[in-house]
Formats: sequence, C-alpha cells, structure tokens
Amino acid sequence: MKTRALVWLAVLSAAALLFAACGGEQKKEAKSAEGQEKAPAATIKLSYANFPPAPTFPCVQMERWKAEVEARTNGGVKVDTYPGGTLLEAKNMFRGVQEGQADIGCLCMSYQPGVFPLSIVTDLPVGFTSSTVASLTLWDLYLKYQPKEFAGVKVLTMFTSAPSNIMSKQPVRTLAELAGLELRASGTPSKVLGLLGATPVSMPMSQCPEALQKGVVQGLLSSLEVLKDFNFAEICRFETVTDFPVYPFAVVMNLDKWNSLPEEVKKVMDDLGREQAEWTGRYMDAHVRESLDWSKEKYGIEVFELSAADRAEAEAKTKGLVDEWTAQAQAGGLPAEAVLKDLAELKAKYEAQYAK
Ligand code: 3IO
Repeated sequence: MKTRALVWLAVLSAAALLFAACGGEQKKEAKSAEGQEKAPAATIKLSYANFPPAPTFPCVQMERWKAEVEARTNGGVKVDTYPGGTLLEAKNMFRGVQEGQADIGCLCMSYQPGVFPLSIVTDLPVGFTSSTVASLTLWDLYLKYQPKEFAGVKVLTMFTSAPSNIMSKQPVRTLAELAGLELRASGTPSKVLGLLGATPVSMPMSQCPEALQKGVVQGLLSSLEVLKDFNFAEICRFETVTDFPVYPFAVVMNLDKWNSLPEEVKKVMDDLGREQAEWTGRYMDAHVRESLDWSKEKYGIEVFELSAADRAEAEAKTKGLVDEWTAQAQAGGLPAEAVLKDLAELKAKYEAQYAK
C-alpha cells in the first residue's frame, strides 16, 4: 500500500514537472513571436537586505517598495526581504551588495565616514526640520550631481531619518546638562555631540539596544520614532527636542543584477525612486508624532525643548562642521559651494511645499 502510494507520487511529480516545462516553453515562444517585452515568463527573484529589525522605518519602507514592485510587475518580480542584519549588516551593506551577497541593500551613509563624500552633505547641521524635506532634497542632489561614490551600484532610492533628538535615561534640559553624557550616535551627529561637550559613542542603530541595556550609553541621538519601534521609551524616559542633523540612507542594487533586468522592470523601479523617497519621508514624519504620543501614553515620558539661547549656542558651536565638509569636499575635487547652494534652495522649496 505504502509503496504503491510512493510510485503514484513519483509519477504525478514527473507529470507536473513535464507540464511546467512545456508551459514555460510555450510562454517563451509566445513572447518572441509577438516581438515585444511582456511580463517575464519566469519570476525574477531579488534579495533585499536591511540592517535594523522589521518594525523600524528602513524596513517599513522596504516592505512598501517590495509590494509596489511586485504589484507593478504583475508578479514578474518577487522580492525576498531580509531585515535585522540576517543577510548583510550595517557596515558591510554597501560592499556586500557590490559583491552580490544581496541583490539590494539599504545603508545608512553616516555609518561609513568618507565613503559618501558628496551625499553626506545632508547629515551636516543645516537645519532640516522634517524627513520629507530632507529626503527629497537628498534625492534631488543625487539626481543632479550623480556622485561617483555610487558609480559601482544602481541607486534605487534615498531618504533620511527625521531630525535627531536626544533620548536619555536622565533629563537633559539644557546644553550644560549634556556635559560628559555618553550618548550613542554616528557620523556627523556624533561630532555635533562632541562639540557640545557630550561623550559620543559611535555605532550603528542596530547595536544600540544592547548598548543601552548594558549601560555602555545613557541614551542616544536619533529620530524619535525609535522610542516606539525599539521600545526605547521604556529605558529613555527623557527626550530633548534639539533638531540636530538627519541621517541619510541609500537603497542600492548590485550593478550586474540591475543590468540583467528587462527594460520594463527597470522602468518600474526608476519610476519609484522619487516616489519612494517622498513616501518614506511622509511615513517618518507622521510616525515620529505617533511614537511620541504612544510613549507619553505608555511610559509618561517627559519632552524638553532647548531654550532659544541654547539653540543659538548649539548652532554657533557646530557650524564649523559645514566648513570642515566644504574643505574636505573641495580637496576631493567636489563642487562643494554649488552643492551647498543647491541644498539650501531645495530645502527652501520643499519647506514651502510641505507644511511641517
Ligand atoms: C535609524 C536607523 C535604524 C532604524 C531606525 C532608525 N531611525 C533613525 C535612524 C537613523 C540612524 O541611522 C541612526 O543611526 O540613528
């Protein structure tokens, strides 16, 4: 009885395989006979790596992009997502995609100082007040300057976090209360903390939960939606609104993989570039507000605003970072002044367009 069932199973499997193979052939023939590109016969599978956990904004935007691409290619493309550093981690994301360990990867530029000399202009203290404005500014700068730092990959979209603010185990009501405080940050936001007398501890966001738990840091500098998404509100009951720099991100694809895609699929992805930047900015800005409400409700967090005098002092003490970037960019042959001018114009344009 058992053996007979197995024989039947084998026969049925073989028949299924044969059927599938013939179907594939027919589809291919139909396509070439019509002489035009249709949805590809075989599904194209793409892996998409991300470093933080699934509930966080880089992964939320990843799932949205996946859903749009799959729908707009009528299932011709299937995207397999890998959140939480399961395929590539924060610091090997860029190299890993270039080497083909993942087809697509989401990276934070601030984690690798020096690697993105032009685009990193967006993590300077230039006064962005929303993720929507900063994300669209970053995307437009990328399109205009086509910086060679991304020449080895296909850039699918870019976006930024919301402005960074202090989340801490102890109250930081004034700049004076920052003195010596160990706060997790990265890139230019770390430099901002250092210039203001805090003790920055640089690491990717993905390592922050452990650093907070172990007491390596007393808090962090990032956008406030992490209060909810990482449950940081439980441990960091005191938040200070500083409107410090945003963290810029890029989503990149392996160049050989990109070149292998049918034109219609490339078009779907190209059409999504700006749209995804805007979608992510808007999602982020709304989610920051939601996260603050949630954190107040659940943990009774306290939110402080810096005084006008402290804001002015912070600005004065950190604006040298813009000069530092300018000198470095010019030494590297980049049109730094023009980039800064464009950044200011784009920022003003998008601020007028999108009420905060
Ligand atoms: C960030 C990174 C990973 C998950 C959620 C996040 N919210 C804001 C950021 C920005 C960032 O990269 C950082 O390190 O603060």
